[in-house]
Amino acid sequence: MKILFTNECRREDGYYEYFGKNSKALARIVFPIKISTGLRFIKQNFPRIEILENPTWDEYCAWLSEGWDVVGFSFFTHGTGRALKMVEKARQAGVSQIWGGGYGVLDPRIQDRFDRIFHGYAEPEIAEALGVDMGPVRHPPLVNQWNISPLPFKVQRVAALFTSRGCPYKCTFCQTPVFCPRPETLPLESIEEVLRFYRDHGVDWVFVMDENFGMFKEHSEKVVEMFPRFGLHWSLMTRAENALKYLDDWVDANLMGIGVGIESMDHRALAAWKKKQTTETVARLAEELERRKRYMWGYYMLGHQDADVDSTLEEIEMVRALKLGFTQVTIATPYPRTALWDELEQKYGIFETDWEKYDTKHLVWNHPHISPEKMEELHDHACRRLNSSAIFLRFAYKIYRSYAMNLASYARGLSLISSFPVKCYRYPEDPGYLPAR
Ligand code: B12
Ligand code: SF4
Repeated sequence: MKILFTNECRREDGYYEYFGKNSKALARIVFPIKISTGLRFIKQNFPRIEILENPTWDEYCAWLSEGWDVVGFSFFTHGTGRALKMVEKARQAGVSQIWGGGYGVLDPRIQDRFDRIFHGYAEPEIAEALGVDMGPVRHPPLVNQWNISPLPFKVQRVAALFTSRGCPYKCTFCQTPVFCPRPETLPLESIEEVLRFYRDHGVDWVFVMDENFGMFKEHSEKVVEMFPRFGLHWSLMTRAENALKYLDDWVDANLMGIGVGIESMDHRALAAWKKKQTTETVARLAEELERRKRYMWGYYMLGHQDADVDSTLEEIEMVRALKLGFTQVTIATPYPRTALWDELEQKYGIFETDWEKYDTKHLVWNHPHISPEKMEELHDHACRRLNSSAIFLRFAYKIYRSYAMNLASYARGLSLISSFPVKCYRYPEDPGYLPAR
């Protein structure tokens, strides 16, 4: 059986460039997303499945013409339109089985376009579909390189690490509790294996992308202990109160910085969204990190239902006062099967039918106080206030300072940072997969 998995074609304007969606400044990180984490996990664990990552439409058509028994699609909600066009093309090409997975297929309105839907983290279900016994999940290498605008060369190799999946909280805007209702850990042996690989392939900094690192106390303690052992520096995403609990242990183990979901600086929104977090906790974490000379970045959503233009402008200034390194700025967006979707649909109506607009940079529902055009203006304003060139330069200094703290010397910090661009050229940009066992 010939099987191809692909994600949605990239748009004509190129690879998705994350920082450019949040900053209008000249000085910023530039990070085009070239690899698909989900597809890499699948390929590492099922080498017989061919994968195609972020193809252009023409590349996809060329691959399709090779003839496949199964084509599987992985996509985000904002890529649904592109993915469905690909599905149609695959049907015309006579592919007998069309499979779907990832966050995009959570939408019940499109599920009948697939012959089989895979739910959540899908390795066990794929093993069952292929009739194979896969053993414990193996973490693939996930290495990227980024540069800093306007510098013309690659600046650093960056690697992602997932140590757990899911989250026990139930924030109303978040699909994670639906996607992965039973949080679980990834095997420690596999985490160790991939960290060793990173160390051997010119990586110095690892970004732990768990939704809520630290929720499995014993497991995360064992992971934390690995970073200094492999000489790796690391950052993570978690809830603010979690970070406050473990901060000193993490700092002692080469911590660089922490990203948290601020979501809103308005307590009405935090309560309505069931975030179970106060703005004071976030501010306290920012202070505690600063005291330890480590950095913080945040995920902020503007446009909650009680907000108006003036309150949003005030809120943006409150986020600015946290003095974060970087802020991801999004517009509150309902996603299928969340409580927020049901609430906004019933109370105000969700008007947008173009999937591309579900990228958190557009207003897709009838806000009672702010028009779609005004919301986009506010988004633009927030990007400028929260991610200016001056703020980026302050962030760059804080990154340097974090390395210096971990190495107990500003000179050693500088020397390490100067080695990063060289490593971008010395090692292959994409080091591929772990060898088969
Ligand atoms: C890391 C991350 C990012 C990174 C990198 C994204 C990337 N493209 O690689 C950055 C910061 C750039 C990013 C940006 C964005 N992100 Co983001 N991001 C995540 C995060 C935290 C992890 C994603 C991940 O790699 N997971 C690990 C892999 C292994 O899991 P996976 O992809 O789901 O794949 C597994 C299964 O889904 C399944 N599977 C997947 N595909 C297929 C296909 C088939 C055929 C089968 C059988 C199975 C299968 O098997 C895989 C292995 O288990 C998630 C939250 C989360 N927990 O997933 C949010 C998340 C995916 N992001 C989200 C959003 C909205 C965005 C943005 C649009 C907006 C923003 N926040 O700025 C952009 C869009 C980026 C883009 N177009 O690629 C939403 C998506 C919601 C949705 N319904 O689409 C999520 C779910 C966050 C949330 N809870 O709201 N993101
Ligand atoms: S927003 Fe964060 S804390 Fe809330 S459910 Fe999602 S992952 Fe968990």
